[in-house]
Amino acid sequence: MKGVSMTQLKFPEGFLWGGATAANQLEGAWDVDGRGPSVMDYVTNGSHHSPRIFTYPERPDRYYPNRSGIDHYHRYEEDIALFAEMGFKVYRLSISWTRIFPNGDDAQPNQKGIEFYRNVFLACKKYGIEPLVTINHFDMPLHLSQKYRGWASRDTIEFFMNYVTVIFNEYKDLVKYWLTFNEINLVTNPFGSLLAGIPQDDGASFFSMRPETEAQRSERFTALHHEFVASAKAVILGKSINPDFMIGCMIAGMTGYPHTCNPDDIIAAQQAMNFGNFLCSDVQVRGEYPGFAKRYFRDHNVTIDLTPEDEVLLKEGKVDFYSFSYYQSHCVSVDPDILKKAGNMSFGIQNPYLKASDWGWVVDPKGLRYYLNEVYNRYQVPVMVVENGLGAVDVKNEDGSVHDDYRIDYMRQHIEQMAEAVADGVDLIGYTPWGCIDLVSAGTGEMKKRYGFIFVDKGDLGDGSYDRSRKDSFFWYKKVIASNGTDLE
Ligand code: P53
Repeated sequence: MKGVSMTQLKFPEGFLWGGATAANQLEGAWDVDGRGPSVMDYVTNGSHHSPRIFTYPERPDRYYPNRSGIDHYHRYEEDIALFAEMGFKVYRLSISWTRIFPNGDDAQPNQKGIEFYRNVFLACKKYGIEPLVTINHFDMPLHLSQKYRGWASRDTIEFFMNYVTVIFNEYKDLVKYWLTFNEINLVTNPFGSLLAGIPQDDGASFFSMRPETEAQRSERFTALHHEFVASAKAVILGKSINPDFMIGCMIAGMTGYPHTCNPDDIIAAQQAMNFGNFLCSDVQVRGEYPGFAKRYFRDHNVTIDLTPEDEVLLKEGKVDFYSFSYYQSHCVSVDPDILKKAGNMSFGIQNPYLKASDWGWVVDPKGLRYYLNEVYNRYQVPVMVVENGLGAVDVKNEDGSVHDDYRIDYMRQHIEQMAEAVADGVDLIGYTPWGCIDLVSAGTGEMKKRYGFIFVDKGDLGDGSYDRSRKDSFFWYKKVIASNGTDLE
């Protein structure tokens, strides 16, 4: 079926166009003005084919790219001015926990850290940009990980609430939109353990599949449970501080299609969608664990310390909206031969109808429309796409220009599919493409996997001037925003 013609496709008035970043990937200045170390500061660089590793202590011969980021800490004014030049209505950023509480369990917050984000929000305000703040984006104080095992400990909920209390009170008049945990559903997967602050051996690979014992699996789901409780408590507290706060969940949106129409593939794909995507948002949007999660816990001997008080908190701390990242889709199969061929890939089986990026991420704009409909049909709350984009190698010309037509094509197709979803009735309220300014890749630690409208002159090992320049996509996105998504040429 042919889609609705472009002229009929519209975004709602006041649609929040913008871009997204995360403190750990752009700020740098990891030990400046009283900031404490976080787990990510001890993760090395890697590449598409060699994993990043967590090392403690640090190794003198290795490079830790998050420590310098793109030095946004010292250049935020210039960066936000560039966002404003594109016409951003919203800017998604995260607060670094260890700038506010350097160890996580300190008695007093660090005033310099509080001041930094106030300045960032004031800069946004100057340009009429609405901040959208991720409270925790891949950001665990190293000390909490080492002393308490991160989210595996219930104590971490209290430390987190100290942090949340400070930032909600300090910024209640400057920030309205909040997200609790970035891509919380990554913790349903073994590669999410380090993100939940569960200590790993020196040299453990970051973001790859790892074998797990039954006890480790229970610990991981306990950590996830503590994050749910913390998220609910943050929502309850936020509403009491400012009833106008809009607080959302944030899910890594992974569209999984059945590889064939074999009913076993259909069920497997449904289970993958349920478990991978909906388990967490069912808890955060609906306020309770879904039946399939309870069944999984039973069948796999997973014990989490779910108390009657927790159940009440989960019910009372439901989020106002659903946000997610969307990059790719994959296929799900039960066929042993196909599974064997796919090997140990964390993203499932490739779709023969689609092509992958240079990093093997399968580009599928229609999967975004599909996912938006699935989510809205399930929850009927406002939805925001808070990450999307193409990680690609860019070539900067001598005059600073970058001809990134491949990125423009990618974004145009995804925006078209969002417009289709709006026409389908989805209450889509905003779009903040990932890495609106080039930053350190989470998965590989590289700089050359770039997403930005703004090029940053930094190489994989930290070399370069860190100068900013406008790519072709910068001027294109500016037009998109000015036309509220109707001019995509
Ligand atoms: P990079 C895995 C699966 C889905 C989203 O990723 C993911 C990851 C981690 O790679 O991360 C999100 O930089 C995340 C961002 C990250 C972005 O996607 O590996 O929220 O921090 O940078 C893109 O290309």
